[in-house]
Amino acid sequence: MRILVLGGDGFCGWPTALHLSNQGHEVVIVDNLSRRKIDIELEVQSLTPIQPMSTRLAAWREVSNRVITFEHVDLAKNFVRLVDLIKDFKPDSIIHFAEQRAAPYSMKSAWHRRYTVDNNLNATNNVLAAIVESGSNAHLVHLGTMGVYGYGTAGMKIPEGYLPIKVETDDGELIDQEILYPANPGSIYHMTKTQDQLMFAFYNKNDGVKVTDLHQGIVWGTQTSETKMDERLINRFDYDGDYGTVLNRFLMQAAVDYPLTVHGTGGQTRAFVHIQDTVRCIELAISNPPQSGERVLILNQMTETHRVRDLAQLVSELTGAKIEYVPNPRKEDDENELHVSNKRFLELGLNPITLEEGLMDEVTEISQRYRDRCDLSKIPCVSYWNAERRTQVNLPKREVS
Ligand code: NAD
Ligand code: USQ
Repeated sequence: MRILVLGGDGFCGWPTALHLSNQGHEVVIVDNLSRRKIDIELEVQSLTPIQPMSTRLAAWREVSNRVITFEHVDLAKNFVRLVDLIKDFKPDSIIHFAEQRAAPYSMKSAWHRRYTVDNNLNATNNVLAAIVESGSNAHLVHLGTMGVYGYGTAGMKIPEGYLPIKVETDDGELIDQEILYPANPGSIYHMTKTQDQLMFAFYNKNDGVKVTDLHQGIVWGTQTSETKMDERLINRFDYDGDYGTVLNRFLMQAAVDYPLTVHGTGGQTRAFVHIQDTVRCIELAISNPPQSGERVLILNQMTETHRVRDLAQLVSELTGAKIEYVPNPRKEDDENELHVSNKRFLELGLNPITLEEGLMDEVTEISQRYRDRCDLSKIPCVSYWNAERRTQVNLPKREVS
């Protein structure tokens, strides 16, 4: 297959590009390197020493004898370049990772709210419009988020995208319908993903674009079988208060003897998936596209759910790390249950990696090896969801840039 990997320099995109190339697919990465520029803005670096794109690609060629090419394109801005690329390369699949993906970063200031909306919505609309404009029949696989559903469950499992409902007509008859599960975003970032869903539904209905939307949980872990092949291929590991996600942060905090930062009561339950399973799920998604004329296919890409304080407890038992309950900078429920259906990926053959299997590898292999690269001052979460949350921790208002 010919595959465009949009956002292929990022945490999920890079290992996916390598994995698909290793399977024999022809891969082109498209990225504007904005994530690397945000590292400069936040004055923090990946815990792992990620290499420049040209070094990454040369190393991949050397170890695998396979070629991945790179196109430096801003998908939110350079529509014409994107259309030309699709016309020239004629991809069978386009995998869309290319969005600003950190909830805290999207809540930092008015500038960050506006940037996240501009970037994410324009990137998604441009990709869809470019597929139509170029006359391409490519299957679009998008990385969405479990967060589009909110994290509550009203006593039922969250279904894969669509909710069966009964509607009462004027003459009292009950009619069965299926609707998109009601959107309930918890941040500006998550809100952009709920908007993406509507764009997919529209382009699918109007132009017949084939779309799979993967509602992914929090990705943990760092390496995949391909990124382990050479240190120059190493994946990024975000640990800072904006981009670091909870489990990887706890693992790294344990490695540097920093008390595990549990927000609020730690009663928040979230869905998780290992990075190796992410790349496997994407391989399964591109091999099982929806039929022409079929509605948007939505799959929940997660393998287990955990409560934040239970994760902290688990990491503490494994490593001896202390746990600190800190004021929550986010406006979110203190406690929630979460039950999620992930039947489709299991039916397609996914054999999930569980937390118990992979945890210690991460602690020893990555967090310990690169602990000297950690800047402890970047660990606290300093992006607040609203003025009340900011006041709660008694900090001066950050200047709006
Ligand atoms: P990331 O920030 O590491 O990677 C995103 C990549 O897209 C970066 O390399 C960035 O430079 C690029 N990009 C952003 N805007 C672009 C634009 N306008 N034009 C071209 N390139 C652009 O993020 P990630 O963790 O790899 O996440 C990838 C996708 O998966 C995101 O859409 C995210 O919402 C989704 N997701 C991630 C997680 C997670 O835990 N990391 C969980 C669920 C869903
Ligand atoms: N949390 C802590 N301590 C920390 C960091 C986080 O208690 O040090 C808590 C947060 O308050 C939150 C939970 O852990 O309740 C998860 O936070 P997170 O930063 O790990 O994840 P989140 O902001 O939800 O975002 C991540 C990815 C995003 C993806 C999402 C999937 O950055 O791209 O869409 O996970 S999901 O959570 O299923 O919506």
